[in-house]
Amino acid sequence: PHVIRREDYTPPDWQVPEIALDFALDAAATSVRATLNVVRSSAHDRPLVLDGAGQTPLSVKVDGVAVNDWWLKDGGLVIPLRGSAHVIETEVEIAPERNTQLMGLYASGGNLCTQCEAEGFRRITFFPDRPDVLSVYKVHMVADKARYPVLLANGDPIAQGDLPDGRHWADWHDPFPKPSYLFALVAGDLVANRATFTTMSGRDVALGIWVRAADLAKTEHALAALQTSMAWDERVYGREYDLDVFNIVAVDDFNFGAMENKGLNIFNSRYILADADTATDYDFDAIAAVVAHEYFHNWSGNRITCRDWFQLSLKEGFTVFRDQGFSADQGSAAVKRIEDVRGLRAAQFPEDAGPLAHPIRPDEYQEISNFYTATIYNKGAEVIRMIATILGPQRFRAGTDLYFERFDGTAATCEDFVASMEAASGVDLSQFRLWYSQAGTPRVTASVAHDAGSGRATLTLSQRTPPTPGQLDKQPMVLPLKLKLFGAETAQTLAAEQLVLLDQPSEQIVFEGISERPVLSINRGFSAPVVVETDRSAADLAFLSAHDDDPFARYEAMQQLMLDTLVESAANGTADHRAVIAAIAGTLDDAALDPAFVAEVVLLPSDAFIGDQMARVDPEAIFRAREALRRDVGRSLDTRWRAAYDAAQADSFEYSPAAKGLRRLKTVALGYIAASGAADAAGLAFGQFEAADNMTDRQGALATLVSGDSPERIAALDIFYNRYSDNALVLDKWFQAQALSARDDTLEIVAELSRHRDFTLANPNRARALIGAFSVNQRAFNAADGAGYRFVADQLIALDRLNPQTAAKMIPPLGRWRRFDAARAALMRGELERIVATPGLSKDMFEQASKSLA
Ligand code: HT7
Ligand code: ZN
Repeated sequence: PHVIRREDYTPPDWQVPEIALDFALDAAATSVRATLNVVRSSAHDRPLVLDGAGQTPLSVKVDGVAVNDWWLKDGGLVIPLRGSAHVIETEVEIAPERNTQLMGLYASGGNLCTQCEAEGFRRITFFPDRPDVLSVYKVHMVADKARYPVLLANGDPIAQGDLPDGRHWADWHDPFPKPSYLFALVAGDLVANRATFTTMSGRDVALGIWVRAADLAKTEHALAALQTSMAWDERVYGREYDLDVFNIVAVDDFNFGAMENKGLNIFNSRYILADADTATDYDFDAIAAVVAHEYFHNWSGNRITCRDWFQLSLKEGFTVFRDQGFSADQGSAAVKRIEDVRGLRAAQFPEDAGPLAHPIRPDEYQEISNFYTATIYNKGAEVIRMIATILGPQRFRAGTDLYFERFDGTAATCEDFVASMEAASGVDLSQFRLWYSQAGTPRVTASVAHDAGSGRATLTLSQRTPPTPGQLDKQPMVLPLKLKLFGAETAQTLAAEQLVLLDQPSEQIVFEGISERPVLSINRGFSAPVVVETDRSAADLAFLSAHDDDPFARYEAMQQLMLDTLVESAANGTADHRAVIAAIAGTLDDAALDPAFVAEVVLLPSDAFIGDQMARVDPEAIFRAREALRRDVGRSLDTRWRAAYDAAQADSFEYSPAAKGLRRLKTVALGYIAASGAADAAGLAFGQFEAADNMTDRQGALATLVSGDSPERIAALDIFYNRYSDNALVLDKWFQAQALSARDDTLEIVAELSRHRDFTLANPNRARALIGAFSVNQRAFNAADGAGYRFVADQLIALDRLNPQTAAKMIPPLGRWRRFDAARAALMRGELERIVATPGLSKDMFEQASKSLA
């Protein structure tokens, strides 16, 4: 395989300050004529090399003259040139309707759209398709007017008109030099929800969210989120939008969540369309977060882009950090932090502990699409958060101001970002830079020894980062740990919160005047993305779960208490549930707490997260342990769950933090009532399902029913299907709910669903809803006979032929074989070997599957 290495970076031989693109758009055959002004970057004699994939040029001209002195190499076009500047013209023909990879120009729902990040532009035309070649783009589009009445591209619209043959044309111009991965166009039958945003300097920006006419009413939330994001970025980061228009287009077939193309974001429709009947609170929140994320990229990604793809976290980690801050400001910051950490632990920690572990700035890749990972995005955001924590808010803002000022209009590196932070703050981040180069999740151990006689408490901290592929020896990192000591008897603060920067393998911190036994609260706010191991007793964890004044630490104490109980139970077949039950009771009884927070705290850790704590994952034992604890918590606290359930009833749907919190708690309570085995549980769930005036309540009830055996399960599934059979996004929920079911026959149901008339691998959302969801259903996927592995491997091999990127993203569950017993490990390896041996396998899949075997 061809490996691309960070250390091999060299600047481009040729720059392309300007490009004009001329499209004759048609789903079956689109002609693309490109005119590139190319300039030799330095005194070298190397030819011009333009990347390309899957095309042959119909013509090549140099300075207006057709030439034959060119050749194709690795899909790209090589043209020897004599001078220091030339005009190159190429013409190709591409077939959007045959593009199932959804990279480059493709058809979705009868419309045409593009996806160019990371390397899709080379599937549209020949070009130096690398992020450090920045060009000003002019785009001319011609298309059939009846079929494609709307023609959009980056930047500002310049002119448009009709042609005599029923076609029409439009010209767009983007004055900001940009890399090819930010190019976009859309041709379609779309309508816009429009608004105006007045920027902080008083300029009016025309906003438009473009969708099918039938979906227009579902765009209000996204449009409001866009306006809120624009104002937030001005207020919090001083960043103003720069063009006169900002358009977003929603498409149904999309490999990812959304794309930040300059002035023309293209979104997976699941991150735009919402109303109470079809979208859950989770969907509403995700829409606001993704709209904000893509908008924020205008500065962190577009105005300052990445020098090369190894720097991907420069834009993605920082932008996730920015969107997390935005979302935290829209509702409960505590709940947002808990959700983000839960997501990090579910996706990134296993990645960092497995065969695909890589630093947030990787050193090599085969296929860059495989590196749009939780590590680059979410751990990347944690790294920025740690810088913000170490610097404090003022110095961090000075650092971002300096970074934006220094690197505006350039393709920058992670090092440029860190150096800006250092220069603005005066803080030395030399050792901190290890976070960019070392993979793996550091493990911290912490224990406090108290000497009552002298009133001295000694905290011993140590750190160790486990080996990861290619990195066996790790150096100590800088770990910003917020900590505090509470009195075990009085619950008083014995030592105020302080930020400790642990930068040694181990360290001791002495606290004087500690008059009673201290209880340690550590990694408050999850100040460092590490695993903390402490010797705190169940009693101390229960104490913190009731008294800690840091909401995250309070949640964490409860999680740890639950985890300790569940791991013991999974290992021994039984455990004492009383401490967990008492702690949950205490949380439910605390009237001062926000219901949204309560709902997070009382949830048991997932099967997968319990497995992550064990030397060997035993999926059946974990499932039994978790079910037993759920049943006990449900039964013991039945009155409280029913009281919480009743108290959370609302007269009508409202989308507000308070109403969302109540809905969340309501469904969590319903889950515990069902887990208790109460005879009326299915009836209660079905009642909620039928009476619901919103999708959150309806889906919550469905999720409860699908894991059971009641007649209401079938009824609810049928009603849901019939009601939403023409709504693809809601139908995804129907598939997903069944794939996540705790029933014994989930695999049979999922296999049957894979033959359902509404199932297709061609739509990434649908493939992820069934196959992706099933492969994270720990118990069903890891069935001892390997049938789950075989089913997923079959599906991924089929999906790879259509859409390698989407298929490769679903390999990691099979790569977790080292975490399981020998029999399961052999079965998983067998499937990975079968995948690797598949003729015609994509390089996306080859990289993921072969690395997973190593
Ligand atoms: N920057 C965008 C990444 C993206 C992408 C990557 C690979 C293949 C398809 C893709 N679509 C979008 C999304 C973002 O982080 O904002
Ligand atoms: Zn992004």
